[in-house]
Amino acid sequence: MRVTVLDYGAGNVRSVVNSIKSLGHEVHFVQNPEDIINSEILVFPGVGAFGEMMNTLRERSFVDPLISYLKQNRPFLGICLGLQALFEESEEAPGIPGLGFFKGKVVRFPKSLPVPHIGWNGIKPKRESLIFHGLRGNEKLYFVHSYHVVPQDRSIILTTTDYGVEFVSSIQQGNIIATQFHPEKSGSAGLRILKNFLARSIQPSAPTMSPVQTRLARRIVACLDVRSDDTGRLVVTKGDQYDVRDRTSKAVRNLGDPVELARRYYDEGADEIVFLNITGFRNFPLKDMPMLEILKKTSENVFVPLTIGGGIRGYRDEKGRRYSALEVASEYFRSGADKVSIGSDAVHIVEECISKGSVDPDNAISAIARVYGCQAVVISIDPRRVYARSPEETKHNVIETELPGPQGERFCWYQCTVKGGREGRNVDAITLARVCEELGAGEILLNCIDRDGTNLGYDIELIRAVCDAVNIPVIASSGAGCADHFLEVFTKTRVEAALAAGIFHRREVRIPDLKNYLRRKGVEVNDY
Ligand code: 1PR
Repeated sequence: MRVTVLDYGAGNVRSVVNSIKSLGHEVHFVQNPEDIINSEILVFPGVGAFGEMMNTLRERSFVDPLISYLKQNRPFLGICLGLQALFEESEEAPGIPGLGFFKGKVVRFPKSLPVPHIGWNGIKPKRESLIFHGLRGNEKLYFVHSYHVVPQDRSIILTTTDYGVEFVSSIQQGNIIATQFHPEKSGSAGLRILKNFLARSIQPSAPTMSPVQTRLARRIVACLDVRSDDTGRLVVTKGDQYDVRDRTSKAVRNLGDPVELARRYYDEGADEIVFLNITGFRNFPLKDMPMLEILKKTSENVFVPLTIGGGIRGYRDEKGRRYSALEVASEYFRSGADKVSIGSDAVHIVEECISKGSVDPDNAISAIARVYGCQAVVISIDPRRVYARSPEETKHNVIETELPGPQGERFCWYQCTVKGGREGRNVDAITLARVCEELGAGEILLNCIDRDGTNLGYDIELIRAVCDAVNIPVIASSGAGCADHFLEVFTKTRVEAALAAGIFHRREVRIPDLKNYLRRKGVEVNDY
C-alpha cells in the first residue's frame, strides 16, 4: 500500500515514516495540495504547536484539499496535533481557526495537573473499531500533550483516557480515525494499531478488556552516554561521577555499540531511550555526523521516544556562519529524535536571566519549544552537592539534609555545572529548573554527579526538592544500583520517570525483571 504522509514541515515525522515502512508499506510525502486529493490513504502526524501548524497548512493551501478529502470519508489517520487540527479552535492559539471538520474545541488540561501529560497511559474503548484488532484492551500507549479535544458530537468518541480528568484519546467517524496518543512511539501495541489501520479490510471489534480507570505509568528510561573512544569510534561509555576513563588503563570505558544497545533496551521494554553525546559541548555538533547516523539507524526499528542531548546550542562555524540552537535541534529531530536535551546552554541562559532580569526571547529553550512544543525540550541538569553549615551561608536554595557533609554540615545546595561537570556555576538546581520551566522547557532530566555510577541509589533529597519546585515532569537519574532504588524513588518522590545506565549496560538488572518487581510492589508500569 502507498501511504501518503502530510509533513507540513514542523519536523519529526521520521518515526511515523519508519513505523509505516517497518510494516511493509511505501511512503509518499505531500508536496502540494493535489497530493492530498490524490492520496489513497492519508496519515497526518501533527508536531509542534497548534497555531503554527494551522498557519502553515493555510500558507501551503492544504486546508481546502484536506477538508474535501475528509468530507469524502477517505482513509485518514490523524496523530496528536493531527487529531486536534480537525476541530474548530484551540485554547493554545486563540483566534486561529482549526479545520473545523468536527464541531468542538481543544482545551488545556486543568492548571492543577502537571503538563505536558507525558508517558504511557491506557485507553477505554467506547465502541468497536478495526484498530482494536488483536489488542487485549489493557495496553498502554505513549502520550505527550498539554491540550485535548472536546467534541460536541459525543458519538465520534472512540476511546477515553484518565489523567486527572477523563479526556478523549481517540475518535472515529467512518474511515476517519485520529488519536491523541502516538502509535508510532507506542512499541508493539502502537505498531498493531497502525497495522490495523493500514490493512483496511479488518472487521471492527472491541478489545476483551477495558480498564475502569486508566493510569499513567512510571517510566523506565535507559540512558546511553556516547562519546568517541581512544580510536575515534563512537561507543556507549559510563562514568563514575562523570569520569569515563578506566582507573587502571585510563582508556575510555566501552560498554557497547549505541545502536545495538538501544535496540536491546527497546526489545527488553524500556519506555524511553536517551542518548547523551557527552563531549558534544566541545565540537560543532552538526559536524558530528556519526551521532546523527546513530539516531537515524536507531529510529528505523526502535518505536519508543528517543531523546538526544549534548551540544544543543548556537554555534558559529569556521567560516563565520551562525547556526542557531533551533537549527541544531532541527537536524536531530529530522534524524529521528523526539526530544532534545539541553545541558550547559540552559545554565548560561538562566545565568543571563538572573543577571539581566530578562533573556533573549530567542534563547535555545524558548525557540525550540515554540516550534516543536515544550514537550520536545528536556533540560539536563548536572548538579553537585555543596555543603553549608547554615542556610544563611549562601544565597542559593538550601535543603536540610539527612546526609551531613564531611564537617558535619546539616545543609546543602545543589550547584549546577557545565561541560559535563567540569565547571561549577553560580546557579542552583532548583532555580535552574524553575526558570527553565518558565522559559518553555517540558521536562527535567535530573542527574547528580555525586551519585553517578556509584550504585548507591538516587539522591532522594535533590529529586524531592526539584519535583516540589516545578510542575513539569522530572526524570530521576544517577545512582541506581538495584530494583529497590527504583521503588524508593517512585514511592518517596513524585518523579514520573527513573533513568539508569550502568546497571542496564552491565546486565545487573534486566528491564523486564525490574518492571515485574515494581508491578508486584504496586507501582504502575507499562508492558508493551
Ligand atoms: O552540556 O548540553 O552539551 O550536554 C551534555 C550532556 O552530557 C549532559 O546531559 C550531561 O549530563 C551529559 N554528560 C556530560 N559529561 C558526562 C559524563 O558522564 N562525563 N553524562 C555526561 C552524564 C549522567 C547520566 C548517567 C546517569 C545514570 N551522565 O547520563 O547516565 O548518571 O548513570 P548510572 O545509572 O550509571 O548511575 P550539554
